[in-house]
Amino acid sequence: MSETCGDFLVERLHQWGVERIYGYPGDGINGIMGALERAEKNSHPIEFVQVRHEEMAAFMACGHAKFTGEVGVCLATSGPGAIHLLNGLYDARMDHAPVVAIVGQQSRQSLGGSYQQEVDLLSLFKDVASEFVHMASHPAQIRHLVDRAIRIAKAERTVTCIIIPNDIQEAKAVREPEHLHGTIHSGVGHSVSLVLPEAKALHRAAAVLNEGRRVAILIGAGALHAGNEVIEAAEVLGAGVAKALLGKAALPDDLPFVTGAIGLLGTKPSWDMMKDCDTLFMIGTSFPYPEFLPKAGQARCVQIDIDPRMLSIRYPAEVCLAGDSAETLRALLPMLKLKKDRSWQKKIEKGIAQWWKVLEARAMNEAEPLNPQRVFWELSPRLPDNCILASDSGSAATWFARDLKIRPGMMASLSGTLATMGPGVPYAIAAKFAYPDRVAIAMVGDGAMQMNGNNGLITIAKYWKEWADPRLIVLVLNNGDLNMVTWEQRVMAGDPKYLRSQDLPDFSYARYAEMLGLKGIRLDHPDNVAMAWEEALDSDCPVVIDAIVDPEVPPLPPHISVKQARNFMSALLHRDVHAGRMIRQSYRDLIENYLPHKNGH
Ligand SMILES: Cc1ncc(C[n+]2csc(CCOP(=O)(O)OP(=O)(O)O)c2C)c(N)n1
Ligand SMILES: [Mg+2]
Repeated sequence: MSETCGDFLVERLHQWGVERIYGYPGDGINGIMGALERAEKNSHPIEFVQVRHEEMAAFMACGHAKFTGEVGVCLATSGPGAIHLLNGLYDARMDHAPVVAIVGQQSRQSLGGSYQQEVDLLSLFKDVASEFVHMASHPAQIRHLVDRAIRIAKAERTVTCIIIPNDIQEAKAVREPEHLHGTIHSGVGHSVSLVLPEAKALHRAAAVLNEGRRVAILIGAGALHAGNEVIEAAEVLGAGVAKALLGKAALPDDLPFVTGAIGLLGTKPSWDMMKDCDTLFMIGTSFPYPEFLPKAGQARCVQIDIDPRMLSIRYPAEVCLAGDSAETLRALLPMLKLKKDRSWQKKIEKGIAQWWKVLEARAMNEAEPLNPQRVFWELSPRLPDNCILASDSGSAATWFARDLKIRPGMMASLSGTLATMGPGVPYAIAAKFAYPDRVAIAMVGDGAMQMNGNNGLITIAKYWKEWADPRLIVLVLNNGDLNMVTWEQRVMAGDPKYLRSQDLPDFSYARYAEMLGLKGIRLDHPDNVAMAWEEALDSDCPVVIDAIVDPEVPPLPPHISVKQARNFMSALLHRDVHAGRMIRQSYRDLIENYLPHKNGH
């Protein structure tokens, strides 16, 4: 059989270094599946990972991109398969993860005929893959469509898409178009450029930072590779450092000047630092919420971002530095003067030390039956070296952001910008495929488990024996509630919990895990938390910890005052079915801000 376009597509992806494709079959892509099967026997094998739902394939490709820095690839059939990819692709696009989606289409001769499964895929992907989406209408396009989709995804850190009608997949490959007018001659290869702002801008930035007396640094995903440089800058400037969610792994949480997370799921030290700073230094972040940043005019601002389009859109920056964060900081550091007055940093450090005590006290508060904060608090010191953490959206994200002390060498991610439910389990799966010898831990709500995580467990059961270290732990926060939104209904909208929209049906995640041949641990008592983690971390197969946690423990914003809390609680007293317990739990957590600590350290 002569080489088909499908064969050539697979070979070309392999030449680009693609080792794995996450996907799901269908007759729109059988020409590619056949090629993947043939490639296994040839010199350019690509591993195909079969998911349960195409959205999971897109999440896995996104997780792969986030954890490896390489491009992630997902594959889906025409029509329904392509449509299922969308949410995961938006997650990747909005968090700037390079992902290439390859989708099938009906044969060329049927297009425009309202044929079965014929969906206008160019229009469907036009937004999510706005940097590059193309449909092949001739075999000679395969080479440059692959080359361009990967190169643009990498260069722009975004999503690109190629659509390939099924008859083209089966057609004879054109490896090298004729040397004629109107043909395209592309090649493989990409290298990263050194992006640095001009010296003049660096000097202006240094002047602003040197003149500041109370410097606050805010970092995000763009600083993940610049940890050492950020530490040096913070030390020289006598600053504190807050971390947007996607920047959690950039700096370890045990550094005395790291204020931790910022925003609704953030910390009080981050809040206080932003309220009092006179200079804001933003590095690789587009953290969105203005109420957690200084008021415009309060602080002078210097911002570094690799993408000039993302500069000065969250806070008006006096100096915009378009550049790689590590390179730019290295160029800037020699221009910064050591702040002699260390009182600002000292004050921040004092606040942080106090805050960790508040968090510990909150974690140890009683709840019915189990306080979710306790589950995260006890995990923190037990996190294995180099582990990879994936959080889902929901209350898990709050405890992940606040309570886990990350250390150097670890990685952590979630859906930062789209904040979609569903990526926790697929990100952890992608982490295991990329790093089979590292421990992956997913932290997921019961709503997200019922949405797609339970099906992800089936994928884990299918593949775990291939992983050198089989430890993938899924922590399920089983609170019978779509808890994050329940609290939003109460705190933001001032409404009681709407039972019809919020209550979730019962499900035993531990028993389901056992049924799949995994280990299931049901955890419903505070005394057993440490043991559960130790058992899971000692396991020789993947584990689901089904933690029966209290939905009335409030993921409170860091700055809520006792007075505000009392107001909202008394307003709800006669309307929310859980008012009594909700008030008791909220009060317990709040009061930790104001009491000396019971455990005395
Ligand atoms: C796909 C999607 N649908 C809805 C939401 C809105 N939402 C955000 S968090 C949340 C609740 C999640 O519930 P669960 O997974 O049980 O976590 P919990 O907050 O209860 O711990 C919802 C519905 C979303 N972010 N993404
Ligand atoms: Mg829940």
